[in-house]
This record gives sequence, C-alpha cells and structure tokens, in this order.
Amino acid sequence: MSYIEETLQHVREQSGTETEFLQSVEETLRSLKPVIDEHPKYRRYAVLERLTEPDRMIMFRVGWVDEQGVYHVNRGYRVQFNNAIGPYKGGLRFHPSVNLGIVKFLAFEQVFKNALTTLPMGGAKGGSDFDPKGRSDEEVMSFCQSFMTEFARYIGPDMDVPAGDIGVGKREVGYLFGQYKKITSQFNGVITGKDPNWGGSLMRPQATGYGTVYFAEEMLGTKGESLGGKRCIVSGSGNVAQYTVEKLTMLGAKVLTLSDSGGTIYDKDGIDREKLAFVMDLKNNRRGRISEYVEKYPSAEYLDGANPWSIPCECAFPSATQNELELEDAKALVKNGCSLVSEGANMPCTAEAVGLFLENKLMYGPGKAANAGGVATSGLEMAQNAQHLSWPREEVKGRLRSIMKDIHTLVSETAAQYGRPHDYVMGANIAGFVKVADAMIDQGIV
Ligand code: NDP
Ligand code: 2IT
Repeated sequence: MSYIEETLQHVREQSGTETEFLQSVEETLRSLKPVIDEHPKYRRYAVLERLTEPDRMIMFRVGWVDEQGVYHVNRGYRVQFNNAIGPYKGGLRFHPSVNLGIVKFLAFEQVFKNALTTLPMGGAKGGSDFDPKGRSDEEVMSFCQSFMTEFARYIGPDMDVPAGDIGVGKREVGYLFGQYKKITSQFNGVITGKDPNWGGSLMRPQATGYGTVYFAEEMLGTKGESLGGKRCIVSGSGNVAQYTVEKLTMLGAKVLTLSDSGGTIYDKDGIDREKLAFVMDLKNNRRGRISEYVEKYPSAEYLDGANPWSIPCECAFPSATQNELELEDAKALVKNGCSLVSEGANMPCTAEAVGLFLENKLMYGPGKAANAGGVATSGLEMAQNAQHLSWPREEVKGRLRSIMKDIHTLVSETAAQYGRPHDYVMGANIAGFVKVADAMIDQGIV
C-alpha cells in the first residue's frame, strides 16, 4: 500500500466518524502523490502522520444564562493543528452544526491556506455549537465572556491568534477581546478582525471577499479575459458574500444571486451598490433574512429552500458553508456554461463536484487559495499590532492585492511543475504542503 493510502487508512481508523475532516484529509493527501513519490524524506520523517494529527484539541464547557433566566451549556472548541511556520492562526465559528470533525477539517485546511499567504502563520480553528441567531446583543456578550474566560489561557499574540468565521463578526470579536483584556490586563494583538478604532486593520472586513474576486481575476487573466460584463452568482449573504458582491460590482460584473440557509434571491437586473447597501444593513444591523430582499425589490424572485447553482452564469462564488455545492449542482453549472468557480467558503464543493470541474477544465480556485485574503489580512493586522502602528488603507489594500497575485502565481506554477497546469487543487496543496513539511523536518520530531 502507498504511504498516502496507509496514512489515510490510519486516519479513518482513528477519526472515522469525523466526516468533514476525513473528506478534507482525503482530498488533500491524494493530490500530494507526485511530491510524496518524488521525495522519500517525507516518509522517512513520518510527515503525513504528523501532519494529520493535530498538535492539540481543546474542548471546554461554556455556561451562560439567557434573558429569561434560563441556564445553558454549550461546548467550546479549539484545534491547534500545526505551528511549524508561525503561531496558530484561524477563526472561530459559532453555529449549531459545529462539532469536533468540522473544527478539525477547518483547522487542517487552515494549515495549508496560511502557508500559501507568504506570511508566518500556523493553522488552528475553533468555535462553539452556540447559535447567535435570535439572541440579543447582551446574550451574545454573556456567551462570549463565558467562552473567553476559559479560552484566554490557550491563546496569545505569539501563541494562537483567533479571528471571526461563521457567526463571529465584529460584535463577537469585540466582546471576546473585552473579556480577554479584563482577564489578562493585556492590550495586544491576540485576536484579529478588531474594529480599526481599537487595533483592527483597515480592509479586514473586505479582505476575504475582495481576495476571492482578485483570485478569479488572476485566473481569468491567464486566458486574457476579465470580469467585466460577466454574470456571477454568489451564495451566502454574510461577510464573505457581501464583499464578494461589492468587488464584483466594482469590476463591472453583474451579480444575480445571494442566499442564506432559508433560500436564494435571484435578481435578474443585478445587485447594484444600492441594493448591496440594503443587504448589508439587513444582515449586519437588523439581522434579518435574505427573503426580505424581494419585499424591498419586488422585481427579484425568492427561491424558497433553493441554492443559487441552477441560475445560468459565467462565474460562481460559493461563499456560505462546506458542501453547499454537490455533484448535481456542479452538473447544472457546467451545462449552463459556467467557466469559473472561486471558493469564498471553506470546502463548499464536494469532492465529486470538484472532480467534475477539473474534468471539464473549468477555472477552479480552491478555498485554500482563493479565500486566503481574509487570513492574510489578519496576518497584516498582527504585524501592525506588533509594531503598535496602523497602516493606511491603501497600504493594506496594495499588500492584499499583491498577496492574492502571488498566491495565484505559486499555485499555478506548482500545478504546471507537476504536469497538471489547470489543476489548482494539486497546485495549492503541494505548495502549502512543501512549506510546512520542510519546516517540520527542520525542527525535528516534537
Ligand atoms: P457569516 O456568518 O458572515 O455568513 C455566513 C453565511 O452563510 C450566511 O448567509 C449564512 O446563512 C450562510 N450559511 C451558514 N451556514 C449555512 C448552512 N448550513 N446552509 C446554508 N447557508 C449557510 O460567515 P462568513 O461570511 O464569514 O463565512 C462564510 C464562509 O466563508 C464560511 O465557509 C467561512 O469558513 C468562510 N471564510 C470566512 C472568512 C472570513 O474572513 N470571514 C475567511 C475565509 C473563509 P444563515 O444566516 O441562514 O445561517
Ligand atoms: O477561514 C478563514 O480563513 C477565516 N475564517 C479567517 C481566519 C483568520 O484568522 O482571519
């Protein structure tokens, strides 16, 4: 049996019920075949075994009381996966679906993604099965304070630096940081995604969405094309989706859809700046549902319970959650002439869907590369915090743009080097792997 298959069998035996983690490890390891075959040192130093076993997994109880006086217990998680190239770094997700397998998959992806950013960051992820939906600001604050009371001992600006993800935005980051400061008396760069008024980086809110669009521009550039005039479909309506729409619109593309877990809105006239401002207020301030869009703009349609993938387009930007785009959805995209998929979310496309995209030679940007602009800008926030400085918007924006270009160059050149120039899955995984694996070998078995 090959080294990769042996490792996969071991991971299946150890973690067989963690389906998303297994999915991510299988997709990643299988694409490493050429580099593993070429370099026996990775087997000699047991790199795959070490790379698939987190450094540590922390689970803790989070108790809090709601406004009716009802007591609640949730579970908190942090998987510190690998710190070979820098301090642990990765977001926190608050969503009822969160479990150990999901946090492990996200942390595993983060190791490779962070390695592609060119910045010194290891990989981690955390969160809770707490559901912020329908909770008041005060309830969310109580939960965040209780979460941080335990979590503070595991993090630090040179140890582990969390940030946002699904269900954790500016509000939650504020409450988490406030409690960290209360407990430790330290004002430092322990968490990113802070408000620029108190240590956050300009452009961090925009960074993931903008970065995903920049990655798409780079892919199109290889064919002499641009986003101008292209019909685009976007899923989700949170942080990543909103700034994906903003940048697409700025570049002259026409965005036809947004969605949430209830359904999809289809606006054949395009979601322009004014309509996007409505969505941002609806989602970020009023915490409403995307279905309310059609009450405001009746010429748009609401597709109850549906995802956007059946709407004809040239470019698709899955920006909601894992496995939101399955084989049947991929078939619909291909049939309708879609030629580009750039992933804002983490692992939004199933392995079968990705297989179909590659078979049909679509330009496909895997999340590890395409959505790395968010964590890269978190890395820039860490740098600013360490310097006790704030960089001007143009400086951060310029760095984000060039980081996305560099990631694209690295991924496409690595794919070409291994004989599959259009296979950015292989390019991203091998490029991220080599950087982390070689650092692990240099530092010995620890
Ligand atoms: P938000 O919480 O801001 O928004 C999440 C969006 O996705 C909401 O519209 C939500 O709808 C929808 N969604 C969540 N879960 C599901 C589900 N199970 N089924 C259907 N829709 C769902 O999160 P972000 O925009 O920050 O994150 C979106 C994706 O991008 C995630 O995969 C995240 O890991 C990834 N990502 C985020 C980065 C960041 O900087 N924020 C960086 C890189 C990747 P509803 O309101 O109905 O739940
Ligand atoms: O998936 C991700 O890259 C994020 N949620 C952002 C992580 C970060 O540390 O900014």
